[in-house]
Amino acid sequence: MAEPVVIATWPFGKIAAETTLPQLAAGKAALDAVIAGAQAVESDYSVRSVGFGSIMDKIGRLTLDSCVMDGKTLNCGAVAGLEHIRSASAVARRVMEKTPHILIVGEGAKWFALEEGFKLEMPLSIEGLKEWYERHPDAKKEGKGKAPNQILGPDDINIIDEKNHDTVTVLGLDKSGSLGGVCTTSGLAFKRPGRVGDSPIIGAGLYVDDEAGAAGATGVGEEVIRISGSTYVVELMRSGKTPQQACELACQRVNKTAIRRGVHPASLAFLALDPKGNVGAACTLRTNFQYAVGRAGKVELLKAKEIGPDA
Ligand code: SD4
Repeated sequence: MAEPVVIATWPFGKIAAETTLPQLAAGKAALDAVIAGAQAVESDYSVRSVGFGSIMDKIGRLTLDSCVMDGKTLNCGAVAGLEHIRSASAVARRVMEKTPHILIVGEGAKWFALEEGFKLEMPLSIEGLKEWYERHPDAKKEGKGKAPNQILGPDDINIIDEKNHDTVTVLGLDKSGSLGGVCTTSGLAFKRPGRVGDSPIIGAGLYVDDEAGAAGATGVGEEVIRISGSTYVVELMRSGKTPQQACELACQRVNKTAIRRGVHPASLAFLALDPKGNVGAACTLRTNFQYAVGRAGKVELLKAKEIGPDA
């Protein structure tokens, strides 16, 4: 019997880990427990960077992306650009269970959710709306508190600050020794309408295989997709690297790619969990990545090692 372990992104990952760990300890399957953890963050309006209540895209729409993956069967499901449905991760799970598909987007994802009995809800909070007005890239030009006129400004996707981190990725190992993972986000704050990052892409924002390990990502999704980030981390574990080594190597690869393209430092982080319960995490420069780890009834918040271009 394995010792249950959970690892989740960012300080709000603590909310997820504190929900997931007791469920794993009670013998729940990894996928059920991690999704419950992610949902605790998704539906918390006070977390203004994941799920309902978070910062909208450039035209004030809140669209959600999520994927889930089961390490035992490699079953997976995802949604992107989902609006007005509270738990994108729950809908991603239904895609996995009820359709032969992996990814359903936009209106189709909403219709599917409605067919499955999810209800339409108001996703915005007063605080989130206020912050959207104040922090909108055009707010300075237009004057604070005024609706931005120019809704499609330049795409500064590589600038991610503390308020912009918006993905909860939760990886868990259950008592039977099986892994499960979920990644759920409202995407980058002020993103271009229709833009989709790594979070609903299996292999980019998440990959889980009981025979090798589980990995997830957060940060600038374009740079994660470019190196098939989570698959890369899992394949490194398959070839014998520890979760920590695998995350650091993936960050090195991102750095090299970003330098080649003149966009260094690209801000992102990886986290990983192997089938023995070992965890790892690393981030690129200026990401200041923190993550929560739960095991033996205790959840702690840790700071990830930053990997610079000379590593
Ligand atoms: C995305 N990876 O949409 C997400 C955003 C994120 O911390 O994780 N930010 O690209």
